[in-house]
Formats: sequence, C-alpha cells, structure tokens
Amino acid sequence: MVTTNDEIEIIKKELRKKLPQYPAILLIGNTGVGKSTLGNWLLGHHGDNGPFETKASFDSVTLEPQTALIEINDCKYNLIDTPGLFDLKDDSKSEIALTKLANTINHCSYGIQTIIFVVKKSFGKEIDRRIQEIKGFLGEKSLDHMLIAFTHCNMDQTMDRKIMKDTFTPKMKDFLNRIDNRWIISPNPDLFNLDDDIVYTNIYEAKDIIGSFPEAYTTEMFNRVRRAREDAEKEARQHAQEERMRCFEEELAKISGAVNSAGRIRAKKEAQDACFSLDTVVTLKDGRKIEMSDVKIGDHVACGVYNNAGNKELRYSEVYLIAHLDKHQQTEFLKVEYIKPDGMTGSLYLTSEHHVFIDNAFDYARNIRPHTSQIHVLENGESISVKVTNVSKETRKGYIAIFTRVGTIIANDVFCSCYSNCPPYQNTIHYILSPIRFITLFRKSNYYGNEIHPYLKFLYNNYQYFSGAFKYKLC
Ligand SMILES: Nc1nc2c(ncn2[C@@H]2O[C@H](COP(=O)(O)OP(=O)(O)OP(=O)(O)O)[C@@H](O)[C@H]2O)c(=O)[nH]1
Ligand SMILES: [Mg+2]
Repeated sequence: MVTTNDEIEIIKKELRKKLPQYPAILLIGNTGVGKSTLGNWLLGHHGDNGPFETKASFDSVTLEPQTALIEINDCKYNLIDTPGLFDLKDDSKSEIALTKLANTINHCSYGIQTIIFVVKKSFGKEIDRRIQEIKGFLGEKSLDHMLIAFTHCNMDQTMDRKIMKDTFTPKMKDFLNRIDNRWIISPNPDLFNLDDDIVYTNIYEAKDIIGSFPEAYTTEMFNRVRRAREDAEKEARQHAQEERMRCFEEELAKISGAVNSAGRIRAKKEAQDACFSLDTVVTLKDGRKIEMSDVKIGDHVACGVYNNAGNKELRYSEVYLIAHLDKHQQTEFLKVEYIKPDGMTGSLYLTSEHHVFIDNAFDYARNIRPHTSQIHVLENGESISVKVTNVSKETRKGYIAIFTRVGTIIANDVFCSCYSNCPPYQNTIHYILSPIRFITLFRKSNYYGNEIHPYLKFLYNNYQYFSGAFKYKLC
C-alpha cells in the first residue's frame, strides 16, 4: 500500500469526526464517472449542485472520502462519496484510492448497506478486470450488496430502460444477472432537472434497492478478505525473496566450483596466514570476555569505540561469518607485545598478513616495528595509542578468523581489522564482501571449515590473477 501512516491517520481522524453510527452506502468507481453527481441526486439535490463537489476534470475531484447523512424508508445511512478507484493512466493512484477505501470501510462499524458501483455506459471492455479487482479487494460477497449505476447515457437510453438494455454486451449481461439485475441510470445533469420524472424514477429505484438488503455487509467480512489478500501478498514476497536467495546460492556454488585445485592449495596456505590465535580474547555485548574459539555466529562482539555526545562507548557488531577455523594445525603467529601508559603489558597473536590499525591506518601485522609503531588498544573503555615493545614469531596450535558486520574487531584489547592478505584497504575489502554480508542477513552461515570460506577463496584467487596480470606486486 502506498499511503503513508500520516495520511492514514488523517483519514481516520476525519472519518471518526464525520461518521455517525449508521450503515454506509459507498459510491465507488473510476475517476470522473459521476460518483459525486449521483450522490447529489440521491441526497435530493441537482446532480451538479449538491453537497458533493462535481467538476469536469481530467484529475480526480474528490480526493478524500466525503460523507452525508441520507434517510431511506425511515432508516438513516452514511452516504460516502469516495475518490476515483481505478485510474486508467496510473496504477499507483488506484492503489492509493484502494487504501483510502479500505480505511473508509474499516470505519463503517455498522456495515455497508450498498456498494454503488458507478460506471460509464460505455464501460464494457474492462468489466471483467474491474470486477475481479473489486472481488479481490472486497470479497465475492460484496457483489451481493452491489448496485450498478450507469452514467453518460443519452436521452433515449435514460428515458427507456429497454433501449439501455439493448446496449449491454453479453459480458455485461452476465455480470448484471450475477447481481440480480440491480442497476439504475444516473441521469446526465446537463440534460435533466431535479423535478424531471425520470430523475425521480431512477433515484426512487436506487433507494428501493438500497432499502431491500436485509442486512449490511459487515466489516469483519471485509477484514477477512483483507487478511487473506495480505497473506497472499506476503507469500508472494517470501517466494520472490527465496528465489533471489536461490539464484545467489547457485552463483556461489558456481564460483566455488570454479576454484581449481591449485587455487585450493594456495587458499589453504593463505588461510593459515590470515587469522588469530584460538585463545585471543574478545568482549561480548553483555560484558563477558570469551576466547575467539568460543564465538558463535550471531554473537555481538566489541569492534571499536565511538563518541556518543562526548561519552566514549564501546561499539559492538554481529559476527556473521567464521571465515575459517582449525583447532589442530600448527600455525606460525607474530606475537605483538605492547605496554600501556599505566605500565600494564599485553600481547596479541596474529598471522603476519592480518591487518591491524598501525600508526592511524590499516596495515599488515608484518609491518609492525618494535619501539616505533603505534597500535590502538582499549584502556578503561577508551581507545588509546600505545607503542609496540616487541614482535616475535611463535608457533601455536589452531587458528581462527571471524568477520563482524562492520569489518573490525577488538582482539586482546587491540583494534584490528577482520581482514587479511589483500592490500590493507579496509573499505574496499568491506565493500567487496557486501554480497556475503547481505545473504547472511537472511540465512545464517553454518560454515566452520578449516579451508577459507568459498566466497573468500574466490576473491583471493581473482585478486592473485589480477595482480599477476598487471605484473604489479601488491603484497
Ligand atoms: N455527460 C454526462 N456528464 C456527467 C454525467 N454524470 C456526471 N457528469 C459530469 O461529469 C463530470 C464529473 O462528475 P463527478 O460527479 O464530479 O465525477 P466523480 O466520479 O465524482 O469524479 P472524481 O471525484 O474526480 O472521481 C461533471 O462535470 C459532471 O457534471 C452523465 O451522466 N453524463
Ligand atoms: Mg467526485
């Protein structure tokens, strides 16, 4: 539905103000067919000179539902003149009108006595489509409360019902039979006056039909139809989304299939070059500190510090991918040691190709220089810059790499990238990973392999290919 919440609220407010508690008579139909004119005739005014505004115009004249009280056979009803339902030039306008009509109907708490479907006499070709739309929107049962009013009829057709009948197409005849031949002619206001017999006859006939319905069409009925329609729309949306996911997965399968065995070996080696030690500590949103090997998909881990109106606060981000994990493989790490201003020391084990925030930019861990390089560490909830005191090599068992949605992570209090291997262009890598971030919004990753994730493998291989093609050694 197109109408905004604000618009809906305004319509509801208006309707609450205007709708006394009587059953409703709805005037519906295409823009400019003569709904307001018929409303005026029914209210005892000349078609062009009554409470409902009428005008010859290409654009809709009645923009919001208008109501007036009408009495038929000692019963009171709210006569509701609605905006043009179907705009042949612009489907989105029809959707807005349908939304407004839905809101109107929802406020008809005493039910709908009659739906007067106002149509031009020439209306015939599109009857099937319009009736289907009305049935889809209001339900099949609404036809049991429907009255058709023909407009734009000439003098002869208006004066003689038989002449009018002869103009009906077989489809129109079928439809009129389906609604027990409840039809009238709304006289052309340019040809007839209020005191003309034929005006009286048609309006009398309309009122007779309206009064003849034993009970009003209730809004529960409409709500049932609306719920069914909304369910169908929801299913269609779900189906479309599943289809998109399926296509994406097919693409992913093709990509991983395309990775050749040489690529696999290289990717495996690179996997071992691109990670943290299993016992690296991260902070969860609830304040707990856990080892990286215990992190699960969906956990929110500290990934940085942000300034919230002058207060420094830890920022958390969801872990959406375990890029690779091996609990047994002997792996060579760099041990990066640092000292905080208060004299406390700390260290971080990560592979040489991993990206770390060094001297205010992301760079490979292998470029850290003891006594020179500055890294960022967490101190009392703030990120401070500290000097690295030592870098050494150490072989440890197992490795892990985890990806957060923002692409950074605080590991053993050190501000690091989640990425590695490719040149340390954080934003570029983050952008390239958008598809996998997107797909994992809908389907959680369950990848816990020791080889790097197939999508990353594909990226590594292509990166190698392009950097080789340009004979330019990027790393
Ligand atoms: N020729 C002819 N003109 C008519 C007839 N009924 C209404 N009109 C004219 O058609 C124009 C539009 O009529 P409205 O009653 O305002 O139409 P509407 O369906 O309420 O239009 P929107 O509110 O814009 O959807 C006016 O100028 C009317 O005088 C009819 O039966 N024949
Ligand atoms: Mg109107």
